[in-house]
Amino acid sequence: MKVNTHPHKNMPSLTCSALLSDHPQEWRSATIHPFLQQCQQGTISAEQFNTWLVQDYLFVTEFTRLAAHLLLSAPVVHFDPILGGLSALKDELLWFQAKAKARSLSLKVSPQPTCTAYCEFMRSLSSQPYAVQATAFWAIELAYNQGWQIHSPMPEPYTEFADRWGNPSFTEYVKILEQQADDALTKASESEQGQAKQTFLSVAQLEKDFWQMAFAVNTP
Ligand code: HMH
Repeated sequence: MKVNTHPHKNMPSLTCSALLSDHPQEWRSATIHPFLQQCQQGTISAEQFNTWLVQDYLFVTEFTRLAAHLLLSAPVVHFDPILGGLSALKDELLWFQAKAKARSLSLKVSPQPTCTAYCEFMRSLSSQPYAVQATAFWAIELAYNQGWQIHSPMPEPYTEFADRWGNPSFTEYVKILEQQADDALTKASESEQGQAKQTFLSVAQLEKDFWQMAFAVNTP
């Protein structure tokens, strides 16, 4: 059996699965939320859903820059999945624009404070070591993969939203991101591994806050 040990200190290396099993409550709160439950029940209000949609578009524009920074830091053997991710983001940005148009929503809105906080967090990752960036990138994608999957299937008009992040090929993509993050963590110093853990916990908190932001929007 292969044991994941640190190359220099012969210490067991941090892994993505250890982050999930060490922080189950934080991760539950990131992926299970009344917003998603009410989408599944078809009882979410249009204003709540539209708030999420527009703010998530703003999130994805910054997430695209995070993906570009990840590519800058990654070893060449990790390029292929990241380039695939960037290509998927190209489609996703156009898809968000189409969804907003169909709902007559302007995308030229100010980010809400929670969205701004998440975007600033992602911007701050560009100066972090690759292992930290790779861990964050995996965690962010896993949060949506699991969050939408746990609450699937969803009724119309939410079916395609649940499928976008809950579909099996997205799950496979997230598994590859996990392998790449694990590989980077194996090569990371102990202090970088500590930063990766803090970053994972920040992602969990920001994901929870993001659902809450849309859920708590005032209805007229
Ligand atoms: C808030 N987290 C948030 N939005 C997303 N679109 C994803 C993760 C997945 O890309």
